Amino acid sequence: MNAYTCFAGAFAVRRSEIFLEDERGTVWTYAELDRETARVASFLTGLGLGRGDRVAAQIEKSPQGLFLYLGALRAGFAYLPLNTAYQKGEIAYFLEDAEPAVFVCDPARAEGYAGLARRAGVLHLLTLGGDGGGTLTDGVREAAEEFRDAPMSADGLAVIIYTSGTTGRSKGAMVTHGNLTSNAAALKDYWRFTERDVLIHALPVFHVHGLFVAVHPVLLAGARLLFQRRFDPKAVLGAMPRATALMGVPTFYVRLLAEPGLSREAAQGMRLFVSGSAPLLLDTFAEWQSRTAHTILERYGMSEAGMITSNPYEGERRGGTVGFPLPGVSVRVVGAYDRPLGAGEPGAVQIRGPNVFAGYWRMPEKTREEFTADAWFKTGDVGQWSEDGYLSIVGRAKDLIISGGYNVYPKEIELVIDAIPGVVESAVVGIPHPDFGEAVTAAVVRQDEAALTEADVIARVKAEIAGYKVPKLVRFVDELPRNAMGKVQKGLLREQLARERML
Ligand code: MLC
Ligand code: AMP
Repeated sequence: MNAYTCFAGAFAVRRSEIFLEDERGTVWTYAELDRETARVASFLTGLGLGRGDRVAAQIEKSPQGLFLYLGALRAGFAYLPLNTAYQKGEIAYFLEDAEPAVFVCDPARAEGYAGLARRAGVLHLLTLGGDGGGTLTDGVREAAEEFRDAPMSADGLAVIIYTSGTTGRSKGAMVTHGNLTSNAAALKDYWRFTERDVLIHALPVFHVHGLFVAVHPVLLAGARLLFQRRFDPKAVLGAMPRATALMGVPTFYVRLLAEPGLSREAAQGMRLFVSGSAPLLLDTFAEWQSRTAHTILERYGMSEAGMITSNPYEGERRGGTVGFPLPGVSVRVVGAYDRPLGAGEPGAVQIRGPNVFAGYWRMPEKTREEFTADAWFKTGDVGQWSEDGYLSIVGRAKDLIISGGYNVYPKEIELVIDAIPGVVESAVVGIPHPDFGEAVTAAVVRQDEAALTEADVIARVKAEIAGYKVPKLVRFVDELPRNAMGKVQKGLLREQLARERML
């Protein structure tokens, strides 16, 4: 079934109730949500788009942006959300790879994108600003208020989410309507969402966390969103007395703990704090408990599979673990030859279930590599079971840095640094960072005569790629540590750089 149809069936009894309230206090009821998404679907269909056509969007967070996503689902188009931090070169890759029929961007960026959108074969370059205005809104305003949802099968393509890869080339994870509905239903039940819930939504809406996890269970429950354009700890604190739930990356909790106003009283009316997308430090978990008397519920997921495991709603929420497999999801931790391991033995985390994606967009080879012969998806994470069945994520097999909940693949940054005149080679690693969890850090070997400074390297990288990928620290070294095979020893480098940082 079309995921939107499924959500709409659930919120049908709540049409006159508020679905979303923005920071200015403007509200949209469920009936208005239904009407706005129908208009989006009618408008896009009127442009001549067909089932499976891609609708790409790099837009500031706004209620209209959310309607665009849900309207695209209704019409059977594949939505392709893009991080607002991406620069031209990054956008050009996604457009060329996904070949969207429609690309919606911020009005201020439209002129700069016109050429690359044309070259990528985009038929309609539309705009939508953070204030809700733009050519998309102009078109939608005139469109029909009724729309018959496109019938979609469970394996019908709903969303393409690009995730970077170890080669530096991003892969588009194909998420289906069945993936969305099964995960939404599991989360609504597991986390006990009801029509009485009010969720503070301060996450970006171009990733799984903010777009799916923090929205779909709310729709299914007929609950309410307090929609905040960006994460501001003071605004979140200010909203708590009117809210019941918050979802965030660990950096949210670290920054909230730095607010003197965070107290038991401030969090009194809340019933649920969820953390995910990156490891939550035990210190943060414990400090949150003592300051608010609430225990953060940590869960584990990824773009390719939505949510995979969660600590329990009732029962012990154990810090340093990501809990149990969600209902319907199978998880195994394996060693050599995909042999399942028992408690206490670290190994590769593999998963199966209705939440697992349909493969990487136009990359059948890559897709095959990421699944075992018996159809388990290889997450690239290293996990370990406790005796009583809690999973802990103890490391990563993939060369990945997670900074403030965003994934950064070192290869992509190394390629940019290596192209800077005066650089011989570089290696990028993540070192512990009090705010972002891990900080992107580069070790650079420069040519003898090169007068290259740390600021030069940072400026060059910043001019090309998204800000969150830019190294927070650059260290010049005479050579990179290598093993006998000539492979850079990233573990050793990480230790060296982290030690140096602490001196
Ligand atoms: C912003 N900056 C970052 C950064 N975010 N640097 C490193 N890591 C980050 N995560 C940099 C900017 O480039 C800028 O640099 C400066 O910080 C200020 O930018 P900002 O936009 O004002 O930052 P801020 O609002 O403070 O953003 C921090 C944040 C944000 C933590 C609120 O990063 C965030 O919302 N993260 C959530 C990510 C997320 O939703 N992940 C879910 C992925 S889904 P300069 O130099 O220009 O000043 C997933 C699956 C799952 O992982 O399991 O959920
Ligand atoms: P993404 O590809 O952006 O969806 O990021 C998914 C990755 O985030 C996972 O493969 C994990 O490495 C990481 N991740 C998500 N949740 C957690 C968590 N609670 N603890 C540790 N790592 C996590």
